Amino acid sequence: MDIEKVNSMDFGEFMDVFGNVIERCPLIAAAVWSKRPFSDLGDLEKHFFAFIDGLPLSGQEGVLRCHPELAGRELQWGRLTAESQREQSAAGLQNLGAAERLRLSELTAQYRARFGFPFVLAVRLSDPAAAPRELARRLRCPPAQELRTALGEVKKICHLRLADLLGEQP
Ligand code: 2AL
Repeated sequence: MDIEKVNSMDFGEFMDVFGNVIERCPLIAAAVWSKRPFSDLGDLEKHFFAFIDGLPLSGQEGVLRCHPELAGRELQWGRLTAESQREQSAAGLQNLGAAERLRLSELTAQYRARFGFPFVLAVRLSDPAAAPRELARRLRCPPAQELRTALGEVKKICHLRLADLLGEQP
């Protein structure tokens, strides 16, 4: 799909295609549609990122809370969005051994208790062994820094999803 095609989409089409590039936050795509025409993929993604950056703290935390747990029960039950299911499965998180899954679920629970939102990591850019390591490291970060890191991961996920949709190399 090229950028001319994106620019020609009516609101409904745009939502069908881009509604989940920020996980379970279709409102962001709805707002971005108003910014067309877009010059290229970078321009399109800039508008998604600007919307997130412009949110108040409560909205940014809300975006993070819309993300599913990594390797959680929703993954095992196949109840994630199609995009998340693909990403988490491709990262090997569906095939963790019992001990690894337990370790990850203990860490994600600690993380959620400390920061009040789920741990978010662009899993396509890491390997299954990296997730618990990264979790343990980020658990020790100050909350304001961690919020910025987590939103950076949301943007990486968005970038990869947009690149997939536009058929571009990420
Ligand atoms: C996810 C997800 O569903 N895909 C991804 O890359 N990261 N979730 C998460 N909590 O980090």
